[in-house]
Amino acid sequence: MTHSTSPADGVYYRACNLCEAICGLQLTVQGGRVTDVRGDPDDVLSRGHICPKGTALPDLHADPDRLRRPLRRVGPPGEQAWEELEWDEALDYVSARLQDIRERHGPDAVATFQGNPSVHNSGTLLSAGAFLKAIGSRNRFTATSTDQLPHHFAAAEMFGHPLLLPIPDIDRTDFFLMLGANPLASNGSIMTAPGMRERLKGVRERGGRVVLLDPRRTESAAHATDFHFIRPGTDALLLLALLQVIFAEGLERPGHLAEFTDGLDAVRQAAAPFAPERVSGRTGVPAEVIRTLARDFAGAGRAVAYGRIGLSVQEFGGLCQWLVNVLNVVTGHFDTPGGAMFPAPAFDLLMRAKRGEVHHGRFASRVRGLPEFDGELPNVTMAEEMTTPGEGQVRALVTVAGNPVLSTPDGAGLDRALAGLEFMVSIDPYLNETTRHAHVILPPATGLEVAHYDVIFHHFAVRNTARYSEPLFPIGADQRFDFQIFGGLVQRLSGKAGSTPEQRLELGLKHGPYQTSLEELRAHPHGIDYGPLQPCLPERLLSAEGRLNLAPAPMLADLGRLEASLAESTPPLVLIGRRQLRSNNSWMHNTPRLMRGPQRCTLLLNPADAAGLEDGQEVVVESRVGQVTVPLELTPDVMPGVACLPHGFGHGRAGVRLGVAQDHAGVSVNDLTDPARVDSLTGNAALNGVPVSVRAAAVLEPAPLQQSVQQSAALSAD
Ligand SMILES: Nc1nc2c(c(=O)[nH]1)N[C@H]1C(S)=C(S)[C@@H](COP(=O)(O)OP(=O)(O)OC[C@H]3O[C@@H](n4cnc5c(=O)[nH]c(N)nc54)[C@H](O)[C@@H]3O)O[C@H]1N2
Ligand SMILES: Nc1nc2c(c(=O)[nH]1)N[C@H]1C(S)=C(S)[C@@H](COP(=O)(O)OP(=O)(O)OC[C@H]3O[C@@H](n4cnc5c(=O)[nH]c(N)nc54)[C@H](O)[C@@H]3O)O[C@H]1N2
Ligand code: SF4
Ligand SMILES: [Mo]
Repeated sequence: MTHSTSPADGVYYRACNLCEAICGLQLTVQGGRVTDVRGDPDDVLSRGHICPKGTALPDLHADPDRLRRPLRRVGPPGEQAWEELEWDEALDYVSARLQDIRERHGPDAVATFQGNPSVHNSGTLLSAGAFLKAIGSRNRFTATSTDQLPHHFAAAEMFGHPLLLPIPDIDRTDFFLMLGANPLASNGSIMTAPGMRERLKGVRERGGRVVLLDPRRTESAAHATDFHFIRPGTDALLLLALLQVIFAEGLERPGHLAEFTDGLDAVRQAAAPFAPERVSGRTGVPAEVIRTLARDFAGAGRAVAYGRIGLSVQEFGGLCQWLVNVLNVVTGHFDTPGGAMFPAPAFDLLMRAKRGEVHHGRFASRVRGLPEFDGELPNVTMAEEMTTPGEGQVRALVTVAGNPVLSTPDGAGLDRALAGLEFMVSIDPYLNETTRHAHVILPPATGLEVAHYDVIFHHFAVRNTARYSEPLFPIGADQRFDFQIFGGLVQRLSGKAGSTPEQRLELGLKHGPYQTSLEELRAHPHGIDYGPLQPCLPERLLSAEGRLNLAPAPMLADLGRLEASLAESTPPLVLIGRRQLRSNNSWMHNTPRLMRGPQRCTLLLNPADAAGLEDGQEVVVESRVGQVTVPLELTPDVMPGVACLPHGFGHGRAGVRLGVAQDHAGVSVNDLTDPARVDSLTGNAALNGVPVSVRAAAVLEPAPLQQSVQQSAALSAD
């Protein structure tokens, strides 16, 4: 590993950009090495919070497996046969290959997949747009459709813009109703709120309640005042039942919202058929619990409902996120302190948005006909677009900061599909399960090497703050930033030179609500505090009429599908995922600090479902799509009828260069998830609620080997 220079000894402050909490870190450098990482106690947002991943950033920086120079594959994907290229040579080669495929098959033949860190690295985020434009393909995929697409869909339909996501005002609420989120492990999502343990404690100390519904009694359940199991995929029914009670008992109080809200009667009618008694069997939540919850929530002075990924990655994700918003609006817990509120970020991506500009369904995926949303297609269609012959077939793929072989449903199927591509290039610092298929890997600088202003997550933060981080380590002469890689490709593909991320930041900050600048932010290494969230409706609404639409037609139409699901039988066992504090989706598994301890890729099962299986034994989990073998952990903390496996593992595939991760290779839950299971309203993958069966793994019989040894012994004796 070579670095041109290292920072001088001293203490430095910067944001961690690994997750949505964007914690301020205090890093001590001695002798060119980071010798201490802790939470910055003076950070205006995170106030000293840090998690183990932040502590592991120096591991990422020093990782000998992290790539620094472009690689070209010279053997099959399973073999580690790669040659290093110079940057210019690599960029020339990649753009020539992409150009050639575009000319022969049209621009849609080149698909793109942007993964999660794309939104956590401001350089990547601010420069990707020009690259996508230069590629000009409709086959644009991102991690959004295995994650928060239903939130965007509901926001677009109800408030007029996909980014108008209401955020729980956790620090001022007295009733936090949480579904399908585990912030004690995830550190919060679509709720940038570093230090959730303290914030939840704050609710309890104010005499408030934290009510959690989840199919697993999670780490967060320990910090709730009330916990209830709920059967996977049934939250829309529960939310409708809450609304049914609220309307039936006249508890609705939209208050000032009523002046600019349409559709109250339509949601009243929509909820009417879903009395608690009708849904309690299906949801597993007793009718009396639902009734009391509805009354308590509606009656609380400051309350907010919040539903996160557990509500998104299911077959009714769009309905769920819509109904969470409806519940907040109908009870007046919206656009008011302690309710769901809209932040006002210093760089406001909505500043220039026009009213009524939402795009949805302008085109559809070629094979399955799933509609686009905001310019992207559902990633459940990726593999079929590659393997189904015909006009418009995907022949090439660009991955950016993504590992879809581990992160999208039927990853094994995608693994096979990638092997058949004419060309693939990955902009990624690791040679992993996905990038091993690339013909060329273009590795960007990352982590402590990049400057950072969190363009996205200040839009989702529970307090209005801003902070800019300088890079800690200068990059070596052999390294490039994401934005330089994009810039090099755009230049070659379209002859255009774009602005730098810094120029775009400067512009955004200047025209934002606080008219700040990089200079001002640089002078405040602990961040600038602009105070708590403020009511901002109806001004901030971006719907064509400037009104809040409580009852969008696509949602009402989708209720029929939910109603029909009530007549279907429930599978005896369904699979859900889980996040772990010392893990970050499919990566950060190559750091010794995070990978210590026992195997974490285990299947959780309630003893009631064990049927003779024993704790610790290897079991085969099988779905329609595939099977994996994994150690079993029996625990009363998962609901009966539910099996639970973390995502992001499965590093044992041939040809990956992740030395440390091999000790925790595990299996990929996405070898079981099914691309046919999709929320047809939004196109989001239904990763949870997958019907599975579990059986003992066959003990490996030594017999055949012995037999053959005996046979060959017998042969030689002849
Ligand atoms: N079954 C199941 N599947 C899931 C989920 C689940 O809960 N259950 N969660 C889903 C969710 S929410 C998400 S967001 C996705 C995440 O899945 P992906 O979007 O595929 O992202 P990661 O698995 O985080 O992989 C990140 C990749 O980015 C690379 N990388 C890291 N930093 C940088 C950088 O600065 N620049 C570039 N260019 N690359 C970088 C890493 O090396 C790695 O290859 O997984 C989804 N898949
Ligand atoms: N340590 C760590 N932090 C992370 C990540 C990570 O991989 N590791 N990933 C980051 C990313 S990309 C994201 S998107 C966020 C996600 O942040 P969170 O949404 O907080 O994610 P999870 O911890 O997966 O919590 C989802 C919860 O939903 C539950 N659940 C599953 N199915 C259902 C259901 O049908 N109904 C209900 N009510 N609950 C259900 C699960 O049991 C789980 O407890 O986390 C981010 N933070
Ligand atoms: S919570 Fe998220 S932002 Fe904070 S230190 Fe951990 S990974 Fe980094
Ligand atoms: Mo995510």
